[in-house]
Amino acid sequence: MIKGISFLRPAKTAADYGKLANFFSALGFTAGHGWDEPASRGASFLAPLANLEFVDGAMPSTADILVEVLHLDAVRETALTWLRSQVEGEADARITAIADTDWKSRTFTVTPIDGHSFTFWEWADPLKGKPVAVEGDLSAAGMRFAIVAARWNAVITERLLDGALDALLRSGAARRHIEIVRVPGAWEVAAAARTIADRVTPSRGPVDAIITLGCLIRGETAHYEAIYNEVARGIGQSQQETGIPHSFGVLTCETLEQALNRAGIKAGNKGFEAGVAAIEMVSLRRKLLESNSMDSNDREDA
Ligand code: DLZ
Repeated sequence: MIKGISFLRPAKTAADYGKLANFFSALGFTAGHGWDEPASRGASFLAPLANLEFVDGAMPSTADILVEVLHLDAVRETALTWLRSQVEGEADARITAIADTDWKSRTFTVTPIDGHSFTFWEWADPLKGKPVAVEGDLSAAGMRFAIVAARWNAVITERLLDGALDALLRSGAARRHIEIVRVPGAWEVAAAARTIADRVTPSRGPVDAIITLGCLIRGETAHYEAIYNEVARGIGQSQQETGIPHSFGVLTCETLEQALNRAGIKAGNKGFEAGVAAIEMVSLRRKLLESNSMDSNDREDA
């Protein structure tokens, strides 16, 4: 399963390294983990979406890193402000004007330090005629999670747990903001999730989302339907009554082979998917609650 793409860019000097990291922070990129070892160090910046493109014919830009953004004009303003404060001499010569392309987009190219150019772009019609939709983003920086994992069928649920952690950590969550809770079996998942959702103690604040993981195998589980229905109902009820997003990573499978396939072998990793869903729902919830408060401001203004 492909998990991600890393583009490596060597900085010529330590000063260049610091400036590049500072430039991308100024533009609002989410910092990844990076590394700092005796042999080398790396400043990592995460992109919520990435793709690898091979080009046949004319390149669409002079730079070989293209960064798609919303609000291109605001990004250019920020880049220009950074250049004017950080670069000695002709700062303005390091950034082009915004120009239309022949691929229905607008772009500008910036060279924060010599040898490193980046083209920023946005679609001329970002919505492509579609109605506006509110959607969650996939950056988990600053979010707090609990993962409730059943021990029953541990060969599966440990893989689901690995997948969920991978999704959270690679999306910018801090390890200290992820609490892992183990319960005996799927039956106990909902009760533990509800306790966490309700919990506010002086030492532990509320979590932003709970990821539930378990594995029920029909062939090996007496009263499979009864257990499954109750697990699903309990997790759903906890989510609805507390408002805290609960993502559902409880597998229901006919056989162990099917479960293995859904835990990272042939059919993705449902734990990873549950991790990503949790991040998206936290972000979406925040946006929906923000837009509610904007609506009430509108009503007050009227
Ligand atoms: C008892 C049981 C059975 C038969 N099968 C499963 C299963 O496939 N997956 C799972 O997570 N748990 C199973 N359990 C255990 C119950 O979920 C529960 O932990 C015990 O009945 C104790 O309450």
